[in-house]
Amino acid sequence: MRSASISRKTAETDIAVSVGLDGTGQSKIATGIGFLDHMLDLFARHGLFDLEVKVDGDLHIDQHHSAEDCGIALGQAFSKALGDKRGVTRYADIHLPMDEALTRVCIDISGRPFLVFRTTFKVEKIGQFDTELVREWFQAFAMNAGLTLHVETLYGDNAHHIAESCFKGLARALRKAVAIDPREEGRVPSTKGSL
Ligand SMILES: [Mn+2]
Repeated sequence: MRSASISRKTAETDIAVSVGLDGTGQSKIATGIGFLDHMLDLFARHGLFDLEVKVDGDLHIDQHHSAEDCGIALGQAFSKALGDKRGVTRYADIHLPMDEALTRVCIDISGRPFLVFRTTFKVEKIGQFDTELVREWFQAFAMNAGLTLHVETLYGDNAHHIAESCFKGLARALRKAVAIDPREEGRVPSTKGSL
């Protein structure tokens, strides 16, 4: 099993995460933000990643540091677990429907981090959760995982559905992108020889 753990402590957050890429989708998530726990739980389940996430953050200020730093630590863990990326499928995409919402997610495990995020929310909050933090989490995750990541919600109304289509879409596309392609026979899938 390709796996990694990351501990990251700053004046704002104290985070421990572990990820198993070739897992079964079991998770133990406690970010201190209920909605983010929900998103990471379904991210693990649909990615078939084994995931442990513990965030102790400065929620008395707001949710920003906890959400962003969670994305940073998880991205670092994915990058570490991928190692030199030998044998991975590398590219994957999906259209992920969630009731009336439809989001397209395209991934290149490129080592050249880039995020295109064309998803907007009509409301500022989902419960206690600030919807603008969805983008912050994706930005932090893509930069630190080394992904070229394009997320576009083609349509949708309900903010909970839209957010869920983004996280489920990331999970399903990433599951395909990190999968070992037997035809690669352990090679790095790049003409450059490294990613
Ligand atoms: Mn839900």
